[in-house]
Amino acid sequence: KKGYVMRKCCMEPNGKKTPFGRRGWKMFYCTLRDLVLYLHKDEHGFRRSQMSDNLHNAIRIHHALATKATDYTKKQHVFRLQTADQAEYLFQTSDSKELHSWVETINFV
Ligand code: I3P
Repeated sequence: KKGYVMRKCCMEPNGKKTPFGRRGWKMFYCTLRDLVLYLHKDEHGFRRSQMSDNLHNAIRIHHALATKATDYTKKQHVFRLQTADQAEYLFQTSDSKELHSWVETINFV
């Protein structure tokens, strides 16, 4: 699965709160492949980058959980991703169909 999403970092991979200044929303082109969510600034990023660059801005979703962020009311169509290493992110999608599609894909790959 692929597509543009907005991402906000909430918790770092150690479970510590992401510091102020790094908590903003940022647009990424997301590619889910082999249990890894790759984040690039546009759809050419994956093809252009070296695998090492790809892994740098990647989120491993093995044992991760995606859930609709019903408690986050500032934006619509947002899901929360909690990873095995205790990082936490919010992702805003374009509509509810996309939201469900990302959640199902992440949870059932
Ligand atoms: C953050 C940015 C986010 C905001 C976050 C801010 O500042 O304004 O949009 O989250 O609030 O800290 P910065 O870009 O300097 O990191 P919301 O959009 O959810 O309000 P937060 O610290 O309460 O998460």
